[in-house]
Amino acid sequence: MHIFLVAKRLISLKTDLRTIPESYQQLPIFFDGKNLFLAAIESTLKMLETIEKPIETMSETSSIDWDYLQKFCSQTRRDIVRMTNGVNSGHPGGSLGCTEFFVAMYNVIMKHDPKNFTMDGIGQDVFFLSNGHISPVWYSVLARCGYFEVGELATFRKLNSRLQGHPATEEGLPGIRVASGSLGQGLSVASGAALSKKLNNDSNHVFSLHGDGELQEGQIWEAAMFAVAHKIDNLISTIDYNGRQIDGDVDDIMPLGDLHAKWVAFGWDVLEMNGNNLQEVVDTMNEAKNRSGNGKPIMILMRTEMGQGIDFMMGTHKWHGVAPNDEQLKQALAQQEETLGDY
Ligand SMILES: Cc1ncc(C[n+]2csc(CCOP(=O)(O)OP(=O)(O)O)c2C)c(N)n1
Ligand SMILES: [Mg+2]
Repeated sequence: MHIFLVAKRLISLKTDLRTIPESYQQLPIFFDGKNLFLAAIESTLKMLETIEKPIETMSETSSIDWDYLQKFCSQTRRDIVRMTNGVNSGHPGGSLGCTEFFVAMYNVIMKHDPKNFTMDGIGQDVFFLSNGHISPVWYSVLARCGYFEVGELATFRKLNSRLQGHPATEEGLPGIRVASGSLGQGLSVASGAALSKKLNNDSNHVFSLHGDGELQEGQIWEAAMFAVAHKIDNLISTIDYNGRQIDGDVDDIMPLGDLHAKWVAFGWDVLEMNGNNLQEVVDTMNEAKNRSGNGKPIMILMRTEMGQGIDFMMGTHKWHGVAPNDEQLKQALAQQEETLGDY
């Protein structure tokens, strides 16, 4: 054990451990501990690689492993249909549509540390899911990025599970900072969190995701004014602009009109992207980060297809909150390859 402490001390003195085994070979040996020492250095190096190294996101476009991200998407889509089928409830439609967004956010865009999750998120980027009903995609990505064991996905929506149908904080699931699902609240929460980051001189970002049907809630527009009035320019919000909601198409229920013009009129910096194109999501979110700090909050209108990736779930609102039965699950899984391993 002592030998590990020596190694740790060397690390704290910024000694390059990789050079030690070599230089140690050249020293006269006065005690039998040489091999033990070398072994300790080597295992400390390994330990450091796996435990102490902060989780790095693939922030440089050149270092992005696109193939891995695509595989991640496929696996997450499998998780979504398996989780909802497993309890015959939940929301696969919006979850499937937002898969690329979550995979890009947690693997590339956000600065975060899954192994050291804190509720206040000081020193990290913070994410709020306002349309909490699409929890399956969030849980899958959180688990597969290391916030909790992938096996826990099997408890989705079960009694006493930490994976409630709508995210909640009571159960202490790492990654969740506020309960959501009651639509309309998340932009107020995100604005407050972003403002507090500014007041604390914390230069990181706050991100939030909202549904387009959710925009029919009046509280959204109150928060829209608040964020502009307080120049909350570290806030980057995204709308899942899929044109569908629980009972039908948004245009048939309560049309949003010229949504781009509305956010501009409220004083936001507005971007648009195709949310089912990974490259476009990464590029646009990076562009949003570059534009932040310029006095305005940023809104991204993200076009997605509800049910994306499972042919019979696309082109309709009907899979907003309906789980696939066993036969439908089989068909769905045939369309999304198992890549990272089913839970
Ligand atoms: C305050 C509130 N009112 C109503 C609901 C019921 N509800 C759940 S999802 C939903 C539709 C939301 O549409 P959208 O945000 O576009 O989500 P999508 O169907 O695209 O996933 C509604 C009305 C709710 N969760 N909260
Ligand atoms: Mg919608």
